[in-house]
Amino acid sequence: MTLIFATNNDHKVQEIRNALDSHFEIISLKEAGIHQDIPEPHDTLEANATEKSRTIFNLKGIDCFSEDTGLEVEALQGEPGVKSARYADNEPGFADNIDKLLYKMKPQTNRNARFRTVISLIMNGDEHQFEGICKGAITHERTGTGGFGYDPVFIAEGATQTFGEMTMEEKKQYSHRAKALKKLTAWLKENQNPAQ
Ligand code: ITT
Repeated sequence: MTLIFATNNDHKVQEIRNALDSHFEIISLKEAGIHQDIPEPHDTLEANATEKSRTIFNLKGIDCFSEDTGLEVEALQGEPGVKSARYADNEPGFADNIDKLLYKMKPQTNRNARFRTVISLIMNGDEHQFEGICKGAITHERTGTGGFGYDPVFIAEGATQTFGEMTMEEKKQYSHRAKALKKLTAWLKENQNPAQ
């Protein structure tokens, strides 16, 4: 089965491909020749995920999915949350986002946080959402150079290394994205047209 993944984030494409079995073929926007800036104007992950998948579905009229992910920190009342990509200012710049997070977390003893992913699938024009959560904690400094985004400052529950120190294979055992994807693929296997 072939699906367009409505994202401009190459790391997400790699992780999703790595987590899927060979039954599914994922085409990124770049590969589909779609150079569309996808808006994320809403204040929930759910609404932004819908916006991304609907934008591509309305443009191309083909089945597709998107995902929106946020890092939700308990001591910061859920920040950066839906603003994770642009926490430090309005331009996405990752070093600054982590610097701001570590600065705000300096006085906090409660380091609890979670990554939350919401996948929005548009199939035959109807939307279905799937959520994946990974609980963990924010470290005091960056460790590791792997992964992307906030990975160097997040340790998943049950892990001893940050996501930044893990291989993609290791991150998959804990990851929010892999959990949401598992629900998506289970749903697709139950509901897809066998001819596809
Ligand atoms: P698309 O909207 O094109 O999919 P994006 O990079 O804008 O890509 P999001 O809005 O979903 O993606 O992501 C919010 C931010 O959270 C983004 O800057 C990521 O770097 C960060 N992020 C998302 N997933 C992450 C993960 O698994 N590990 C670390 N950081 C992550």
